[in-house]
Amino acid sequence: MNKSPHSKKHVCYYYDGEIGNFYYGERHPMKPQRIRMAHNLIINYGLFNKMEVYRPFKASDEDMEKFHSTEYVDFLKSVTPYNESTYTRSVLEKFNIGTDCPVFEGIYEFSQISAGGSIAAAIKLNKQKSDICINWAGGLHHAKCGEASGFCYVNDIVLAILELLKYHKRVLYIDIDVHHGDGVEQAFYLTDRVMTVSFHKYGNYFPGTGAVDEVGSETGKYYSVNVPLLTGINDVGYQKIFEPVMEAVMVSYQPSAIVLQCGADSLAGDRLGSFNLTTEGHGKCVEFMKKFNLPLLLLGGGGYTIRNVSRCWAYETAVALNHDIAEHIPYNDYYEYFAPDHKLHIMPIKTLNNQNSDEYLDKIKVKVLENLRVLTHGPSVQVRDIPEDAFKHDKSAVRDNRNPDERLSQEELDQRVQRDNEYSDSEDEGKGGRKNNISFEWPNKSPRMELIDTSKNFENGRMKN
Ligand code: V1D
Ligand code: CA
Ligand code: ZN
Repeated sequence: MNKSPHSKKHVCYYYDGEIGNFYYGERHPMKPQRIRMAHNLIINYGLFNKMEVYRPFKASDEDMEKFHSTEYVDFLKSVTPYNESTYTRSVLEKFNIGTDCPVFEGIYEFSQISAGGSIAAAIKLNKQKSDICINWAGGLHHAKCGEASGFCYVNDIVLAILELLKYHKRVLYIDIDVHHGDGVEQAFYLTDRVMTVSFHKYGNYFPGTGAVDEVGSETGKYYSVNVPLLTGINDVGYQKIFEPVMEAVMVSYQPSAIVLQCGADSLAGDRLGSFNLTTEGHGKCVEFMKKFNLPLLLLGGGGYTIRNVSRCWAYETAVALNHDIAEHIPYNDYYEYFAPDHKLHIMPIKTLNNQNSDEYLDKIKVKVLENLRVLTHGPSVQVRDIPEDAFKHDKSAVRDNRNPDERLSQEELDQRVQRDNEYSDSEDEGKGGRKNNISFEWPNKSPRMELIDTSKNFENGRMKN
């Protein structure tokens, strides 16, 4: 039972050893290697044995087409750096291929791994076989139905939320990446089944959306929440706005599952971001959301100072596990990246001016809380009961828990992630898994309820109720 906010959580972690080999190009700031670095820290901190580690299945075309257009998925599947020149400029423009979203080798496989991890994690949560699932290769929040955007090709978050919506009436999405989570917001802009909340830098900054008065439309009005922030926000300011906003969101929306995009470009010293959060301040958001004791999906996202991204996600894995880890970074394959101090936590940048005055933060907070006050009733949805053993299609089981006590090389670690029976429901918990041991304390538990599949309710890339 996970009654106390400090009780241990059952955590599943999704990682594919191939992910770090994908390469966006020489001058591109997105480095998938950061995920391998985070993984290497996680392993060398000994967090491996404290959670179930899975290699995710690769998402199929059919999985992706729950949100993305067939034409776009076909394009991603076919295009390579070698045949790119055979596509007309107008086709490449249509799919928004260019400097931000280049064609790179394995672009489709990369997207399959990222999306496969998030979908598998959502399935695991739906089956109530875990309290918290983690996919640091996910969180690609800018991808749209028919086009790439902001380094993102396939929106694993939308796909995972669609999976969660099969069992959850209301899903809450939170985005602490420094950029606005526009792709996820857009997908659910017209529905009250998902509330999206993004904290981001606003004003002459990519993607340009996410003003406080961007609140959703039609049935979705007031279910999109935007918290525009200015350069230099620090831990104190962030906590001052994050906590009351999220408290109010939880009270008014009462979700039964939470997805938290943990983009690490909101950290101090990020190559693209201009916030001033420390790893501790960033991790406080995870800690805060964890305390609601709801099924929680933690995803990656942006993050361009890769030594800090790996610090942050390793630390947040420890936060999920409620396990303290040493401030001195253990020896690992990337040890020299953490020089000179080899410390886990980062400091704020002293010289960075915080443009978010208390008055500014208060004004935004008041506006957001005012919008939330309009929400009095939860959304109504069609539901039907399903029999106890009807959970199926769990493609997430690719398990490795033979964790070493000794430090292993990356190659060895990657080899240790092995495939399991893809459709097995047994794992090591016996028939029925842990579902009877898990108690979600929030009032909306509907553990034996399957909701009508909403993935077909998409029109022009937007879900309709
Ligand atoms: F600096 C660069 C060098 C090479 C290629 C791209 C960039 C770059 C930096 N910032 N591109 C950007 C942003 N794009 C623009 C474009 C100018 N155009 C008119 C648009 O400002 C895109 C930033 C994307 C951020 C992605 C993300 O961090 O939010 C993310 N989340 O999950 C995965 C990535
Ligand atoms: Ca954000
Ligand atoms: Zn970002």
